[in-house]
Amino acid sequence: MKRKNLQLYFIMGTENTKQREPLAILEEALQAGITMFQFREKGPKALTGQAYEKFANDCQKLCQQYHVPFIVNDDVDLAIRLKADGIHIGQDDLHVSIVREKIGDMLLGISVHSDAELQVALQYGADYVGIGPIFATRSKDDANAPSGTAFLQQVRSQHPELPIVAIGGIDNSNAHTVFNAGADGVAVISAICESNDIQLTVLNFKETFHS
Ligand code: TZP
Ligand code: ICP
Ligand code: MG
Repeated sequence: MKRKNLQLYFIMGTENTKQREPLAILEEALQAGITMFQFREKGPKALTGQAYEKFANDCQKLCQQYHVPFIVNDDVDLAIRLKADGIHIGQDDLHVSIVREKIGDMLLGISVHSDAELQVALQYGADYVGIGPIFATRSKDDANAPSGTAFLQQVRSQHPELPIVAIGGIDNSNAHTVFNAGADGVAVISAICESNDIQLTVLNFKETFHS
């Protein structure tokens, strides 16, 4: 994958879109220029069964229309059923070695919080890593405490070419901080889901990361 693909990585599920229709938000974000999308349907009121499959499928179709990679969070079997572009897993999901075996050469993203986790991710050929939460987040109930940018900076200095996306509480006002710390891009939920002007929000992010 190209590091540039990570520039503006939008993550969404129905739990994140109380105000508006999720597919309308996704389409606006795609039109505005997000570079990657992650389907993350989780939480107590998450869709299940046929509604879950249909929503995933609708999101994927939209992403295909805009030639934006469609990544599935956690659910490896869904990713395989849909022939998604990739899968993102955390440390509580299936082990990376098993996931890699199941998905073949599909994109594999992994959340890492320590050097030990990073080494395992690299050993099994992670295509990119997610580092965070950098700042406090309201979008993940079981999130770790905010880490700041120290670990991100350390990983970047040790791995100059590794695709890295920063996540957690990132908005237009602080995106420059993670850019300066070496991230290739930002992964965001609320900054886009709760924006009153998605086009402007996306534009501001892209300006920060423009190279
Ligand atoms: N993983 C770490 S923080 C986070 C996830 C999924 C949520 C990010 O959401 P927001 O609203 O951009 O802080
Ligand atoms: N990073 C990314 C990119 N996605 C996630 N769901 C996560 C961390 C927890
Ligand atoms: Mg997970």
